[in-house]
Amino acid sequence: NQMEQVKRIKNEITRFIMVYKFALDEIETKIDILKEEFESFHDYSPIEHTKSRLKSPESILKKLHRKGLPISVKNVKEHIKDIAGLRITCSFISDIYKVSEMLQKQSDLKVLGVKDYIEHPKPNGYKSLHLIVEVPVFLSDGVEQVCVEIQIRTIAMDFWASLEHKIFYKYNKDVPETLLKELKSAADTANSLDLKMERLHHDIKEIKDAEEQSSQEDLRK
Ligand code: 0O2
Repeated sequence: NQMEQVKRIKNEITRFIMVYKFALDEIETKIDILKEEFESFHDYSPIEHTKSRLKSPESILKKLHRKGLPISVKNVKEHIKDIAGLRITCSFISDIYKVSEMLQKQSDLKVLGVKDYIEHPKPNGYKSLHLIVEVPVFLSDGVEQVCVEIQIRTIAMDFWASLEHKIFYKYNKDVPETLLKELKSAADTANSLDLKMERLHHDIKEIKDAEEQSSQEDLRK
């Protein structure tokens, strides 16, 4: 009957969304483990913080429309790869690649795609490293491979992207030309800051390593 049908559809939707949440939980745990390990056994952690989000049904439908695809569960599963999204903010540019490599090496993750917007920034100045991975989620009746988009960026890249995102939506995606130029220039400033911080980080490490070496030599005397 109709009541049972509604209940069945409701369960299907809940289950559909839940597996993406579980996939995010799995990846977040992986990042937490790396972060805790680094904090306990190394000088510093390359991971500043993480933020996860599930794409809203409205946003999923908008994206299908933007891609010119008819609405169906099959199309959502095949073409919307960022229903589950995790953003990892790193301290330095080199950390982004370190974290990406650590994740790509994990044998239960299948990397479906990598988009390097750091090496190849978007024309507006957007920078970030995007990984599309598939993670197994074990449920009571079997295992499901679930897609997650991981965005890895520095604090400066994240600062720029969140402001750009707000402006983009404030102007209903029709941002005035002058503002676009200013945003591009702000992206360049953010990039110079990242490069400066990376150099400082490198110099500090060299000084520290030299100090450690000389104190070890003193001990041996
Ligand atoms: P939201 O609101 O963050 O969810 P594709 O599926 O490969 O055809 P897609 O998914 O647009 O195309 O791929 P891409 O370029 O990897 O972008 C995915 C996400 O990256 C976006 O999701 C944004 O989160 C972020 N992003 C990409 N370009 C920009 C940009 O120019 N500025 C900012 N601020 N973020 C960007 P959504 O669904 O567009 O948005």
